[in-house]
Amino acid sequence: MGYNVAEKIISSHLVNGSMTTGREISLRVDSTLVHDLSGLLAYIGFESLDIPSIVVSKPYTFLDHNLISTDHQSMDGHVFIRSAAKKYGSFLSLAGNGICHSLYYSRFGVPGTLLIGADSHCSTAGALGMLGIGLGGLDITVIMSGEPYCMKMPPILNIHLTGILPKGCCAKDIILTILNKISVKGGIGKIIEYNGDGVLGLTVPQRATIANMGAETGAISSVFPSDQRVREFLESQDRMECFNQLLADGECCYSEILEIDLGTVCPMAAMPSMPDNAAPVSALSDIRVNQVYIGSCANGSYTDIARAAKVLEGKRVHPDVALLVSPGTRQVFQMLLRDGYIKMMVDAGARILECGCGPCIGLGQAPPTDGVSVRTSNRNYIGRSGTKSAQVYLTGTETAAATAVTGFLTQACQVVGLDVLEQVSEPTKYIIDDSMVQAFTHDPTVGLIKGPGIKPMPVAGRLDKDIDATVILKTGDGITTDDIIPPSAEVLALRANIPALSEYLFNNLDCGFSQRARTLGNSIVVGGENYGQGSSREHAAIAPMFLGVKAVLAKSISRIHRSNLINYGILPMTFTNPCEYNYIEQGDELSIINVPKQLETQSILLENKTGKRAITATIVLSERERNILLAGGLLPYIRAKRHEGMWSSNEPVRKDY
Ligand code: MIC
Ligand code: SF4
Repeated sequence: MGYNVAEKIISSHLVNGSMTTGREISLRVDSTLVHDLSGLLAYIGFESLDIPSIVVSKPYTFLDHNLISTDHQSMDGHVFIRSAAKKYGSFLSLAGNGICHSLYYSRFGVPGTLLIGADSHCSTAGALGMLGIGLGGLDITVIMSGEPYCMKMPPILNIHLTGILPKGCCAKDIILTILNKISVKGGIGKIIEYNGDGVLGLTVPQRATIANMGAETGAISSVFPSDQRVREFLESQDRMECFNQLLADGECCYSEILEIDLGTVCPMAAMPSMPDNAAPVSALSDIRVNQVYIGSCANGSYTDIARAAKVLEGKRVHPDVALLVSPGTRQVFQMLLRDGYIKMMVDAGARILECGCGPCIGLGQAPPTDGVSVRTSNRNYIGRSGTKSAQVYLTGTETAAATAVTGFLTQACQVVGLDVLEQVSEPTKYIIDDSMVQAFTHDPTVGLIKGPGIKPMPVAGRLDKDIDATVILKTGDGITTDDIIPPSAEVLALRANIPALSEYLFNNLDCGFSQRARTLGNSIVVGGENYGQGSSREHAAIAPMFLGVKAVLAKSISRIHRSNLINYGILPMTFTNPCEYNYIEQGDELSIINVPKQLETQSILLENKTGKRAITATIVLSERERNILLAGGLLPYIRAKRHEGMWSSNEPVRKDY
């Protein structure tokens, strides 16, 4: 029996375990990614654990998110990260060079390799025929220090693409169609692998859009084959030496197969406020729009933006609409400038923003109250744009540009002849200029520069034997990390200042949360399905820990958030019987007796003292995860291991696998 692409990559990186679905495996990691939000705690972790240098062979650090500095805090973060990249030895992509995922697949990624990064959209690298997996920052600290990556061997979902994408449609329409079919939970626990004749018609940047938004299905990663298109792309990026072909074997197997005929895809929009809430744009033509944002790691490529420019050429942006355009990378920006596309957009009335995450994560350009914003980014969760009452629709760049012209959600075909879009093709030669990437080798003489915006990382004590806690909040389904830590310039600037940041915890849902948490002391959050979906933001665990949250009890908890909760000593429990969700109310007093003992059985009995009934929760943990929880989190766990002589810096810590 042959291997599929995911299995080929996994088998060539196996350090321990066997590729049987559900079994623990550990994998050698080739490269890591952190940025100016997630890298703060990742590098503070290096200092706290006294790790002298990065060991992983290709570590990349990007200054791409936190580019707005209304006071010293964000730039204190940049200065700190720069000093850490120098001290521990990392490549550093400077502010203005572009968004991490767009740069990674364009300039750094190599087919067949494994990237583990502190960002949920690391899956974008799957466009090159490699695996990219997102985790929280502290997990990346230990992986950068040389530890292998451990997971359970996932099932591989095959999405088989046939046919040809109709004119006027784009890769975003494909992934929105997929999201609509399988939902934001459809990829949970799986790797998605694409194949079929339809794949050959997709360029690497188009595949990147699809692999990027695999994160929105909850998938661990998404992967395409490394084929002729990857060869052409690497050649156009002057990186032909990185190419190696990686195709699925003819007789390989998948756990599930989903067939999509690209010929049936039409322009799509994800309606407020979930990426899977998608419908054909043609059915939404009466939606009046205030703002259009074209860019992000989902749709910031050359062809994405050039096609938008062709829609805008010779026309005017509607006077009621603000059109904001942000090329994904400086390389793309330089080429759009050279080829006249920036002029076309500026002539039409577009406002050009710098290359970075910006509006995608509420860093500037928040829409007006109750405003409607059409965005080419990947998430439209409530409040993510920076305006809680805004209605955000997600589309491809052609639809976004056409919408900017008419002021209503509009398909491109209503504004231009579709042949005009075909005039744009994937470049055969990109402009190569890596002068904004610095390569630092480990230099122990460099001191970390910590301005007042960089505070020490709080650490939980050892896990309590018994827990008595109040249900501080009971939420519905689909709570995102954006609900837990609101994304805005004001809040994101505080990512290395947990005491200040925790003041904003759950602010969009419940502005009394932090005050109540302080009064209560110990508390428990109760959630519905897919609690903590979305980003890899570990602040959604560390800030609750700081305010005394001892456990999360939900119908289900998303993969990265679950691992972040463990890393910060919070019990991630799920209802054994989801109906018991109805037996708990906000304000109830819960009690768990002898937690360490109960953790051994993977089942926890909670007594609801207020509702006067018992509730059973499930907590499935590896031995390592249980020990991390007992220690009070990953930092104290590693410190204790070191104390016992079981871990020296730069030596794999996962001896228990
Ligand atoms: C996001 O898109 O939400 C982010 C900002 O890129 C996050 C990373 C973070 O918050 O540190 C993500 O997707 O993981
Ligand atoms: Fe940046 Fe948005 Fe991509 Fe996150 S999803 S990396 S905020 S562009």
